[in-house]
Amino acid sequence: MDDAKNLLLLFERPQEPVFMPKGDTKKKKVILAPQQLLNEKHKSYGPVVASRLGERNETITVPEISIPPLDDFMVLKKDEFFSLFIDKHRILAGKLIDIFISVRTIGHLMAVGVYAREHLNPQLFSYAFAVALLHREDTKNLPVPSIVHHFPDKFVENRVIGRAREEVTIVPEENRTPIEIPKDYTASDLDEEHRLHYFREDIGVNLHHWYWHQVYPTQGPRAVIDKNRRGELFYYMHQQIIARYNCERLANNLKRVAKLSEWNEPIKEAYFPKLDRMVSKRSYASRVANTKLENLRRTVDASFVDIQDLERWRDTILDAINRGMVQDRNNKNVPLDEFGGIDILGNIIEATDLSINPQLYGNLHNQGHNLISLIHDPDHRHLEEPGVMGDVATAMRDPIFYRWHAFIDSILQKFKATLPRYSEDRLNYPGIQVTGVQVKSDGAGENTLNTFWQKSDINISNGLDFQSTGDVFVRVTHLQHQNFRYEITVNNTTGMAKSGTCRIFLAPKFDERGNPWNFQEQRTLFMEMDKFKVDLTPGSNTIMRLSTQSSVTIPFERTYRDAAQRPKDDAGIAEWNFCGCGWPQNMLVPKGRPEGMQMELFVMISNYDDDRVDVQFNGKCDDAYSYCGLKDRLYPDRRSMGYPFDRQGRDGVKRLQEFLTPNMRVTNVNIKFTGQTFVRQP
Ligand code: CUO
Repeated sequence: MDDAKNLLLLFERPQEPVFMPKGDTKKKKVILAPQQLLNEKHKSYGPVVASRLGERNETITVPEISIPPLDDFMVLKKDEFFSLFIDKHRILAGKLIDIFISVRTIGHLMAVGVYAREHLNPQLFSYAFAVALLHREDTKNLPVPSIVHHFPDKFVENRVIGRAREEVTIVPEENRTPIEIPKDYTASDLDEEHRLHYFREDIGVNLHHWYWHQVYPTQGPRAVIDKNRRGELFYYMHQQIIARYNCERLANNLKRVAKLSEWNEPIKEAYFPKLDRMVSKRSYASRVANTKLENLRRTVDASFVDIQDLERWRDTILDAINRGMVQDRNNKNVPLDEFGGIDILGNIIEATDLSINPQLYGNLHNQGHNLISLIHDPDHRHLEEPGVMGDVATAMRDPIFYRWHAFIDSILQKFKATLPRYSEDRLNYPGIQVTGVQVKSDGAGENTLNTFWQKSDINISNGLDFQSTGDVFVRVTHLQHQNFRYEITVNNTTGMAKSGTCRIFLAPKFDERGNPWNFQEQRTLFMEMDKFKVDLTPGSNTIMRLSTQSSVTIPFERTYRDAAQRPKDDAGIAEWNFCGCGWPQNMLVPKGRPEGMQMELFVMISNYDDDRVDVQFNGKCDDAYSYCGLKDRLYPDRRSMGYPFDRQGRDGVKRLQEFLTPNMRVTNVNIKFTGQTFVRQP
């Protein structure tokens, strides 16, 4: 395990020579690599510098190996941007993951890693290396540091990064104070979309999205790509992002997001990210209001795609949905059935290696990201790089992300509309009645949730290459809520012990006009809050559940974890596992309004016999399974993701109340934004 941990040093300070000191500020390590693994520039002076540094620090000796065959990967220059949406890049990443996974021993992997880090594009290296560590048997429990520490440029505005560089160069470590990131710095209130900055630019939200795509890559070895229900999870996790975003929009008196489906019309949303790429030294491009998509003609990244291609793929997919079947690569019809259909479609639309027929169904989702992110320079005449939509670590910052994904979701909802609606007996759990639901938080009124701002510090020193060492913190202001608990009473009249799955969702009670929702609309706004197994004794049962136990979130510390602060014992490290995937706990509750926002909390106990999947929870990084699945195991709920809201309501259901069976209950909850700001105590 100790040798394996040294692999993590390769993520640090991604642009420095590999032999520069790394690791804990107090106890640095120097990697002594054979000269032949270093790049041309470092070969001449590297060994001398390394051995001098080695005298003062602990050393790690890297074995001699024959030069790994990585020449093909050097087509992506060291200072170019890297995007998982661009075919050329994701194919390279897929092959590189394969190479890292097939290396036999840890020692050998260290040597191949050193060579790759010295010769390849830092982002390509870092992404592929992280995915490989996550999936190798001998490294999968390593606590890989969060990307925010080695690429802070993707999360923190350029001015703050500049000030951090100054700080580490000039100010002695003991005198440093956290550098404050202003609460809103990307626009002013003249832009109404700016009201949502706290959601779109939340570091934890963007980290979750980045991790999700790292846990579910689109390209690479089959064993890495082919995860249980991954196409369905692509649909569900992104659907939930849209549901949460819409709820925040309503809280801010904005309409729900409009899907981006008119591709020849000007796009009215502008976005100016104020982020600079550390690697290429170019900015993430901005987009002014009312620009139009254009066909891509970029030789540099081999991106050639027409708006008409997008239209053709969309129509072919819609046609398949209408016919209820898709065509595989041998032109054989494959039915889109009730449970597997959504998985097939998710993979087709996201265009993963699992797509049943990439030739026919194309590459709709990724090319949409590309067309949007390159809207300012579609033929590369200005030598510009993509905007934030071209990078999974930054895409959620841009208002257009939600419009694009609302479009993607609309296609999948078309399919969901063709499925049999849940009849009462597929919803009910005979003999089980939910008789009471309450949420409580200390000092707050009953069924009231309080939200506020919180300031937290993040260490970004490992991402500041070429600077003197020592910690440097940035201070972010983010949404937070008071912890709360659910108290649910359930009556079991069957006379026997029973098991169920408790499913908790939350949605706004009223639409944009202040009217109660139609069920058909409200069901797409339900945000999953929690899902867990319950055992019910005969008679009355009281279920207590804490908000921090949610099956969609990970704890705050994990979102921002810093490898230097990881626990020292093995059990602790296992907990600290490579599991940054999970909705950040601080964003579990929507912001609400100062005067309170009326919400409906829905609780259902479904029959465990119909939910059950034989899978072990091992406590390692299982907390966010609803959005992220369980690592290396089956998705732990047999129902369609989003059940019972994933389909249209049965005949006669116009309102939520009419949808309810006795094992369900709805309670009014009020979310109050207090406007206060607290500093998080470490
Ligand atoms: Cu996550 Cu479009 O899939 O960004």
